Amino acid sequence: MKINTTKKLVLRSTQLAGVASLLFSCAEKEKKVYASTAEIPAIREMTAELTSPPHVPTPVGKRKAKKLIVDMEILELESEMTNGVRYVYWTFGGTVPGSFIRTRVGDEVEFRLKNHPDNKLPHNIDLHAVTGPGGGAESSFVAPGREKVFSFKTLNPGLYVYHCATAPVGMHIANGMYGLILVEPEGGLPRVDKEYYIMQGDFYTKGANGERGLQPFDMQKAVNEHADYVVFNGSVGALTGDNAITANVGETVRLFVGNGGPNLVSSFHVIGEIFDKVYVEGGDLINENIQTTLIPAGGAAIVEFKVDVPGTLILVDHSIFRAFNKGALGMLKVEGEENKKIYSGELREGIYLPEGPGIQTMPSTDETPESEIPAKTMAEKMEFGKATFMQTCFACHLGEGQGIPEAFPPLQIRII
Ligand SMILES: [Cu+2]
Repeated sequence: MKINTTKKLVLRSTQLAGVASLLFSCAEKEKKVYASTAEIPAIREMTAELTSPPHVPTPVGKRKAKKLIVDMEILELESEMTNGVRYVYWTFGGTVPGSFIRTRVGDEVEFRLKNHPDNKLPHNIDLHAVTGPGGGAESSFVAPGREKVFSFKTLNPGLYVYHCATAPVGMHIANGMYGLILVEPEGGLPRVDKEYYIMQGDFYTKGANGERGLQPFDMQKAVNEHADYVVFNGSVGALTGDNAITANVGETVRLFVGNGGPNLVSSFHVIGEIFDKVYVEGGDLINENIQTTLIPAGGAAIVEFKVDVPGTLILVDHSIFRAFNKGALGMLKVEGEENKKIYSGELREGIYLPEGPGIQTMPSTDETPESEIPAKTMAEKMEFGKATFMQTCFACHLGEGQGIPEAFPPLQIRII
């Protein structure tokens, strides 16, 4: 699901006034002038910076524990699942997953949950970082046009899922009502060069995968756990092409990876990388040199790796049909100098025929699947073709159809 907004850290007007008077009084009494706001003694209350995926807020660093105001708005909105397929998402902050919340251990979080008056349903929030009944759900049940406020103290550091817990709970989660809240340890997580926010979710539509138009939620498919879409960040292609995340050779990348479910466990893997570190299940335990890490529904993991060579790394759920047929595929584009000692690229190609060429056959059928709707116009042909290309063909022919030398020649454009 595409990014709608990025909310920046906002100091409340009273805080700004306080900061200004502090600056003034300090300047008057001690002639001290602060070069930046970072030098100003800690203020006791601040409004949390919330960000849309794949972005995350500024690290907490060495700041002291504070009262942290979280303003979260629930929005029900229609958006694109994939080309030509629309879906009504229920969201925390206008995106799937919801806005990323970054706190530190010991913060007193005042959570203000607002249900937009145009919404049709009541909602609430269960944060797994909360110690208390329902993770906040019991205190936050809020009707459209209302606001509920509750507070909690972050006792345990870690990366936690939050989600709506209004009945039917599975339906609210399936429609996109989940996100991540990070509770950093005292002193913050170690510094890295790039941080990103990724969350997997499974979706259930009345129509089959790719069937166009506005698709309602299918309760029976959800109960049966027969997902039509399994995606990162709310839609097919939310992290591919122009939406890919980026890094430069030599940088260390940290991914905050969550799984909203509602049903499926993720076998999270990055093709072409090895995780140097995994904070297993988002907790304190660090495992090293990992190829694939399991992320349970309603769970999370932090993975870190240094990118050593340029290229496009492919993020997948390694339950691999989900990646290539249902959407659970993203890209991390790495730019920089080649390092032939770490990865040579192709050195040579020769002929190998131990027992003659093998012939692969594909199953075939004369019947047209019910879900396949023929394109009626040239515009539809182009649109359908693009969807097919991005789902299947680009793995070999690459994004621009440039192909792979000696294997897949560049595609030629032919209008028919
Ligand atoms: Cu809800």
